[in-house]
Formats: sequence, C-alpha cells, structure tokens
Amino acid sequence: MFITFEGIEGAGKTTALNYLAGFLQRRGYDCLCTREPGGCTLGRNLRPILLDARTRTLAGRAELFLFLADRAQHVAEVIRPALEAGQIVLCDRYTDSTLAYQGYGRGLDTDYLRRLNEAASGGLQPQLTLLFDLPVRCGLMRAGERNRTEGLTFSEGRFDSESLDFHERVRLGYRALAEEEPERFAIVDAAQPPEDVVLQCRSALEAHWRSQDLNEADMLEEQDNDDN
Ligand code: Z5A
Repeated sequence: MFITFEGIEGAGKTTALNYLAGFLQRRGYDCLCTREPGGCTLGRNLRPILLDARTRTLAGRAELFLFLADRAQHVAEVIRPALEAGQIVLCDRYTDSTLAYQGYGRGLDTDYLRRLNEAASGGLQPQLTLLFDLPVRCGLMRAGERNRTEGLTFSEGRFDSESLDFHERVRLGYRALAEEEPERFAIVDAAQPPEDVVLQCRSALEAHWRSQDLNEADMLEEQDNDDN
C-alpha cells in the first residue's frame, strides 16, 4: 500500500508519518518511510539546490524539472521495489506537492503538470493521501521555530521565504485537489495537538481499509483491544 502525506510547510507531516509508521510496525506491518525531495541518492543531491534559501537563480521550470527528476528516480529506485516487496510505503510529499506548489503556488498550468507527474511517476498513484490542513501562519511559525532550533534556517528555508500569499495559494490548491478526489484524500485538521492529529491519521487509514473491504481495520481494532 502506498500512502502519501501532503500539506503546507510546518503542517506536522513528518511527525505524523513517523508516528503512523511506528504504530503499524508494532502491529507487524513492514513499512518504508521516505520523502521527496531526498528519498534516493539523486534526491539527496538535489535537495540542497532546491531548498537552500541562498539558491537565487532557479527558474520556475528548472525547479519543476528537478522535482520531477527526483520523483522519477525515487519511484524507480525506492518506491516501486518496496511496494513489489509487499511493504507499506509512507511518503512525505509526492505528486500533489508539484500540483500545489508549482501549479497553484507558482502559477504553472496544472494539466501540463499532471502529464509531467504521470510521466515522472510512471503513473504510480497513492491509494491514500493524508492532507494536513492548517492556517498558513500557524504552519510557518512551527517550521520557523523548528528550523531555528535545528540550524536549518538557510539550508532548508527557500520556500519559507515565499510570501504569505504564495502559501495561501498552496493551501487552497491542496483543498481543491482534495475536493476533486475525495476517495483518495483524507483531510486532517493539523491545527490540533499532535496526539489528536495522529488519531485522525489512524482513523483515516482504518476508514480507507474498510472502504476497500480489507480486514486490516478489524485486525487493528482487535489488537488494540488486546493491548488494553
Ligand atoms: N516541493 C515542491 O515545491 N514541489 C514538489 O514536487 C515537492 C516539494 C516534492 C520540501 O520541504 C519543499 O519542497 C516544500 C515543498 C517543496 N516546501 N515548502 N514549504 P521539506 O521536505 O524540507 O519540508 P516540508 O515538507 O515543508 O515539511 P516541514 O517543514 O519539515 O514540515 P512538516 O513535516 O509538515 O512538519 P513537522 O516537521 O512534522 O513539524 C514541524 C514542527 O511543528 C516541529 O517542530 C514539530 O515538533 C511541530 N509539530 C508537529 N505537529 C504539531 C502539532 N500537531 N502541534 C504543534 N506542533 C507540532
């Protein structure tokens, strides 16, 4: 199964992804946690170019094709092999980030981006996308604090320095994408405390499994009862 985590900067995706992976692993599922950009060697090399606030000369289309190059390699080298081996893949950002940031944020044509996403990913779509939604100021404040504490303000700050309007367009873009595909997206109220956010993620996963008539949701519930 392929699950993606999407949302604006500082929404709490990484925190929730790590929790959900731990939760599933304790119940015997084999999980692979990965991210874009940076889930494969090529992506780790591209990440500083894409995210360093001191990168000033990246044209919009150059940025787009670097994200797509990372995706093509990441799918081929990491995601597909893991899915074929039966792992649950949890990925922090994927094709919807390109639509939200390069499309709604930077203003590139979203139909064109969909075609490029299709080409880069070889048509691989997530079964479930958790969209972490919260007010932009709240996300930026969290990310800013985290970056200051971890000394990442410059090395990972290129998108943080975009205008509030840019981040608002990205947020609205994500919500539009979720409305278009309600069966794939689950919206998580990411402004809530972490313990509440992770419960929402669990519920979304269980609801997805139930909607697919998979008995995993019942297994999780039974194991919970055993734990209590
Ligand atoms: N990008 C793109 O433009 N096009 C693409 O195709 C792709 C990406 C794939 C990657 O940034 C950037 O690339 C991204 C879009 C662009 N830029 N932006 N903006 P990244 O990978 O470095 O970072 P990110 O994906 O934006 O995530 P983030 O800043 O690391 O945030 P997060 O993972 O959503 O949040 P977090 O690290 O879990 O939490 C942030 C802080 O908040 C941290 O201190 C937590 O302890 C705290 N936190 C987490 N949850 C909570 C709750 N519930 N309450 C309070 N505090 C919390």
